[in-house]
Amino acid sequence: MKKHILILGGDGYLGWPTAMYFSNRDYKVTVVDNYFRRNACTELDVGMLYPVPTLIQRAKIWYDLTGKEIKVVIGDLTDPELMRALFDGTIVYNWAVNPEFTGVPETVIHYAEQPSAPYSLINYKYANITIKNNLLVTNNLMFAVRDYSSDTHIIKLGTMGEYGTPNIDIEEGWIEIEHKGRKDRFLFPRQASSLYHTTKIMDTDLLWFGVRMWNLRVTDLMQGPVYGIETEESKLDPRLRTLFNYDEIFGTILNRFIVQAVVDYPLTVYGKGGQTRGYLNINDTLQCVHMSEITPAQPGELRIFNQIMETFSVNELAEKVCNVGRSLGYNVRVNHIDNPRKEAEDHYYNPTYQGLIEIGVKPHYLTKKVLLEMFQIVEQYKENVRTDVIFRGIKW
Ligand code: USQ
Repeated sequence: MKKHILILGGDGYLGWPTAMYFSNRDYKVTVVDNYFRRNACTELDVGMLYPVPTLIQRAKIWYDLTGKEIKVVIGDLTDPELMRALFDGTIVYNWAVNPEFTGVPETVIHYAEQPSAPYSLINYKYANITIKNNLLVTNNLMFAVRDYSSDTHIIKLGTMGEYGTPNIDIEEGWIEIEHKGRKDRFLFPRQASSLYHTTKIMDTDLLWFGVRMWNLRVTDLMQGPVYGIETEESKLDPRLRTLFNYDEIFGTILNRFIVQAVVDYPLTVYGKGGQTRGYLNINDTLQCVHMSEITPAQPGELRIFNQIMETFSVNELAEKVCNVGRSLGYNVRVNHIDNPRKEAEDHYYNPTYQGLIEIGVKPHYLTKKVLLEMFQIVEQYKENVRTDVIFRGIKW
């Protein structure tokens, strides 16, 4: 029997490549999205590198090319009734080849969150949108699974930023503490440096509650910043490529730096550039969710993995982009600008990240070849780049 995967946030940077990845491996796939990211980009007037067909159009293109169906629901998952309809069989698909209910999913991948730290700190209004969306969607999911399908495995995307940059080694989610001669195991201390990251701590707490109270099965993937464009499936047709942001709000650092290099915009290193994070290729996000899906958490288990493949400082990333860009003839320069964020620029950083490798993930590292491939794709869309959206200085 084919397994059914429900992907919440199926239109996003990670959601759509994940949908194609599982569909390609013969899972039954349903995606849900309210076009939050696209609408926010329009409202805030930030450009994307290239136009992307709507979710429904992409599902149709995928079906025409592969004969595989990805069922699409367009709607807002902060509405508990929409979430519940995905589990009780009353859902009406916005697009499907076969409109019959697929059944409850074996696995839900929860990407349906506002993912940007700067967005969450534009002002109180955007802070509210972030808190409301991220917590309500997680809570609605938790109750729908509890009420209709308590054996469903929830894979939730967390973030390494929940831990912050503590002056001790970062463990994979948990830490044993000895206090006054007694020991217990707790969630590793969290101390986020943006409001977005704080909502991710809160939704970990929500699901940890659900695990303790109702024996839910949850995997929390503490992901670092992701880079990359192309996945195995998008190579079929450029119209299947994922949404790609290079602006200050939704673009992640390496994707931004490559676009900046291509359009001769000095690389925007914030502050001293010693900020160190764990990074991963978009293809490894897909592998990580896949390996987590085939080795699910047990009932009553909150399993946590640190989803990064290697660590770099901002300066190290800038240097890599400079080297590859210059080898291609670009005059890449670095500009240390006043850091708009409140974060440590020179700090200890030593996270553990073995768990995903142990369940079978084979890392793609950030090699010159990977950078060259990214440059080649970005070059094709060079004319679309709007330099006015690269830096606008949203301050913490
Ligand atoms: N940075 C620069 N220059 C830039 C952009 C960023 O120096 O032009 C620095 C930031 O100050 C930060 C680091 O690069 O120290 C990473 O920034 P980012 O914008 O790539 O990533 P971040 O805001 O941390 O958020 C991204 C995703 C988020 C995910 C998170 C993982 O947007 O959804 O949860 O990466 S993590 O950073 O590990 O928390």
